[in-house]
Formats: sequence, C-alpha cells, structure tokens
Amino acid sequence: MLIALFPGDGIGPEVVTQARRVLDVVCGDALSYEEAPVGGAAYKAEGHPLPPATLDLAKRADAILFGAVGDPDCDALERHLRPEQAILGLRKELTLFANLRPAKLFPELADASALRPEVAKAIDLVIVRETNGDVYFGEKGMRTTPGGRRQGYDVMSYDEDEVARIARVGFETAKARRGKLCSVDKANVLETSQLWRDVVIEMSAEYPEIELSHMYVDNAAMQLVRNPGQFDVIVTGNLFGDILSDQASMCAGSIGMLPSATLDAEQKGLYEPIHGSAPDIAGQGKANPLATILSAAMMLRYSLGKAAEADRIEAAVAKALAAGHRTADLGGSVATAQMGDAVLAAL
Ligand code: GGG
Repeated sequence: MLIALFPGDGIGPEVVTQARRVLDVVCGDALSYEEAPVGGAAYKAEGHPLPPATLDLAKRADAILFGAVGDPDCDALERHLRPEQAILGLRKELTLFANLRPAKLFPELADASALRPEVAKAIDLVIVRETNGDVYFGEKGMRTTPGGRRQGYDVMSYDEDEVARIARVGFETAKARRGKLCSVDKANVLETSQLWRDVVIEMSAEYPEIELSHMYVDNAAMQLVRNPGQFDVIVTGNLFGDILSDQASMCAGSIGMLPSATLDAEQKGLYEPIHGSAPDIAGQGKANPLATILSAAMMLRYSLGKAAEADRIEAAVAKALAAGHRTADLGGSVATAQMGDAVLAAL
C-alpha cells in the first residue's frame, strides 16, 4: 500500500517524521512511501503550492499523510499561490468532502483542558465538517464600490446534493456511535443554512433511530464550552466546522492533540493534524507530534483496513501521556522527537 507523505511547511516536517517512525514499527514493509512538497515549500521549490507531480502522487496513493501548510513568507502572494491552496486543491481535486475531527479528552490531560476538569472529561465527540463547498470555494474577489471604497467579497453557497452527501456521513457516523446528531447552521440569518437545515430534516426520515437536533453556530460555540458532553456527532459546513473544531481541540487539551481524516465517497482519505504550520516554533523541536501520530492511526483504520494496528498506536499514545510525557502545548518540556520516542517505547 502506497502512502503519499506531504510534510508541508513549518512544523509539518517535524511531526510527520515522528508519525512515520511509528508507522515503520507498526506496519513495517506493508506500507511504502513517496514524499512530495506541498504548500509554501512547494511554491518555493516549484512555483506552485500544489505542483502537478504532487497532485499525481495524491491520486495514485492509497492514502495521504499530510503535515501542515502556511508560511508567512507567502503572505503577499496572490491567493491562488498561497500555501493554503494546496489543502483546498487536494480536497477539491480528490473530492475529499467529509472531514472527520474527533475530539476526546485523554483522561491524563484533564489538567491541560481549557475547561474545568469535571466538564472536560465528558468531551467525546466527532465534528463532521464539509470541505468541498461553502464560502471557501465560492466566487471571491476585491472590487470598488460606486462610492470608491475597496470591498472584499466571498460568496457562500451550497447546493442540496452537497448538503445531502455530508448529512449522510453525519447520520452514518452517529449511527456507529451513540446515535445523536446535532446539525449546526445559522438558519435564522443565512439562506445556505436554511437549505442545509431543510435537507438534513428531509434525510432524517431515513434515520428514525438517530436523535437529531439543530443548533445555531453561535449557540454551538457556547455549548461546546459550557457542556461538551451533550454532543456525540456534530455535522456542519466548511467555515463553521473549521472554527468549532479548533475550539473543541482546546476543550480536549490542546490543538496539538486533534487528528483528522478527510474522506471521499470510497473512504480514500487525507489524514492530517488539525493544527497549522506554527511558524513561530518551526524547527525548534517544540511541536506536539501526537495529533499527526493519531492521524496516522485514523489512516490505518479508515483507509487501509488495519484497525488492530490503529488501536495499538492509540493505546501507545495514551500510555506515553500516562507516563507523564508532555510537550510545551500540554504544559511540559518534552521535545518533538522525545515524544516520538515515548510513543515508540510504549508500543
Ligand atoms: N494541518 C492543517 C493545516 O495545515 N491547516 C492549514 C489550512 O490551510 N487550513 C485550512 C483548512 O483546514 O480549511
């Protein structure tokens, strides 16, 4: 099985290196790897954040393990050349529309959560974020108003098929868990959200066993902090899911802990930590590699049919945390490679 390794920018290469070490021990020769540049690294090397050879490798591979993209050196570039376009381009080109972001507190990290320990320990949810539509992919630009003022615009749109396919992932994910689905929108203000809500309600007739609720995104942000234990699966759009999952990560201890899978209709997927490239700590050995190591475990489970190996990695991460290893984001001083060593020792 071929894995495309896309380390990307900033701390991406450091965290992907540790995930690769873990995969080598757990899967040995069962996996082979090809690496290619993405993001700012690809722009600097080849003049584009998603070069044709990188895209070709993504299409050929059985799964993609991705680090992070984002580079302040590229801030002044035209939008289509910015590092972030690599991840948006991969999602679009490979129709990776379902981004699963599980947020669960490892019990050892109750002290690291932004919430009181008794509230934090209840968090065990999955955010199902749509990643092929919404304001990220709508028409966008800068124009001048009749009054001569600069105006930026980004069009938010969803069609009913786009909503239906992600809603189905939400219902199916809830069915495989505790049977509760909360659809998050802003239907009191946005037409896209009204359509979203209508389509989710229509589909709910096929899932009478699922307890469906609806929540406005502002309320959802508040409820995630007030009582995260009420959520099982949240299904939401691209922008709302991006924001809510970062918030959920801090409830679960750190953004350095949250893995993700972004899947197409056949379970082919791109796996990445939800965190970005963190240029302020790049190259210093301070990054937490656990979100990427846990993303590798998701890759084994969802795309490669290796659930036992995934379980083994997740158990090793729990053991490393239980032994007291903490990177800086978790309030400790363990270096990136040392955290990798701790997981390897726990395997
Ligand atoms: N590993 C996640 C990452 O690199 N994030 C940067 C980014 O471009 N995020 C945009 C998004 O997730 O929609």
